[in-house]
Amino acid sequence: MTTNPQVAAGVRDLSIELPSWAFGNSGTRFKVFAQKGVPRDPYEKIADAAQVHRFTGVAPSVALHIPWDRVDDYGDLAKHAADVGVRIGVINSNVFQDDDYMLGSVTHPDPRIRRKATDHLLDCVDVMDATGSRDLKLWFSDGTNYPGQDDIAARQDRLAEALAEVYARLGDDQRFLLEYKLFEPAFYTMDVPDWGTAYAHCIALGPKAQVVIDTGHHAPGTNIEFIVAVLLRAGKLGGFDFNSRFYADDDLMAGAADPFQLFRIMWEVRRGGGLDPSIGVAFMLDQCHNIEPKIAGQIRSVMNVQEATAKALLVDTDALAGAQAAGDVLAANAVLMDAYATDVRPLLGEIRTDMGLDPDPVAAYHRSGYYERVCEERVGGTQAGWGA
Ligand code: RM4
Ligand code: MN
Repeated sequence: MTTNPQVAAGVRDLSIELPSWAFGNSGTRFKVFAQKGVPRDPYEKIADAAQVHRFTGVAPSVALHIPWDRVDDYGDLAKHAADVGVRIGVINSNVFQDDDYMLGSVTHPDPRIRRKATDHLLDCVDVMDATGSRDLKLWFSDGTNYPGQDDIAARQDRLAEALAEVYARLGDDQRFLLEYKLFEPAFYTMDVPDWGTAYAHCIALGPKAQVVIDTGHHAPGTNIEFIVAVLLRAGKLGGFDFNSRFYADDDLMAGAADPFQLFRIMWEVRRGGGLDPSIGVAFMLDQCHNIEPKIAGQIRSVMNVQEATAKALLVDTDALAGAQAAGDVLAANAVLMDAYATDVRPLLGEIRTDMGLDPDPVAAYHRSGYYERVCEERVGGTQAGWGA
């Protein structure tokens, strides 16, 4: 296959951000499995993330989760990231792991608890100032379990009030990304259950408030690429938390469960101009590797996103526009399917070789001996995990 320069440039321009929590121990509500060599602090998580970038060349940033990644000196952590060849990306807030938040955080009926939650969000902006991060990601576990438990509309008012306060605190070059989720942990109402609710809050605030799509946070059968198209058109698509799901919020490797869906999403991103870095769409992974090795699992996920993107870039847009204008349903569909059916792995291998990388990042990582080394070095201390 001869490398198509447009595809090569598009693939190289796509940066994929890694979640620090992917490198810590994780599990389900039944069991968290401890794996060998797992980082014990944010410095070691960043070192692991740097390996993913070293072998893929397209994962130059790591998202932090506060307080899981709390350190005394965030400037020093940012320096460490630069020393190992990456940078700190999105700051994720966490108002879902404190007894005070049983009935909600920023939507809680008690103003004292709302204050505490909002203060945490403001503290996260302080962290962003220290790390040089552009984005704050807001995900709220808030909601109710029973009809009548709380006033649905009043909770929206409380949410709007907290969001407005955070918005006002953002610097000129900072944004927040509001994430929605259909259900869980709340089962009757979530306070931000869907893109429409997130969009309504973001529209009320202004351009620094954007919606983030976590691909695992929808009802089965939801047409996520439609949401992509609508949000991009409205200038409100702040980014993605990629992962894949078979059932609910499975947090499996992006592109593993449904690579065709990932292709359809990336096609809509391309079509709407969202691959242009200046548009500001943040492409992030939000995953856990409960049973598979974590660094190799992240490399695999990055490659899956790249494959979907390369296929989206292969779509023959002239042929598609012609077929659509002619009302030729089958020809239009065939244009997309031809791109999807292309094996882009040789092309991606060539692009990596051109970038000075091994064409097979997983094999190169395994050969590097990094995993064996950290398994030997990381003895003692407490492995990172949810809550660490
Ligand atoms: C949530 C949400 C957030 C992520 C946490 C770990 O379900 O997806 O983005 O920060 O999980
Ligand atoms: Mn997420």
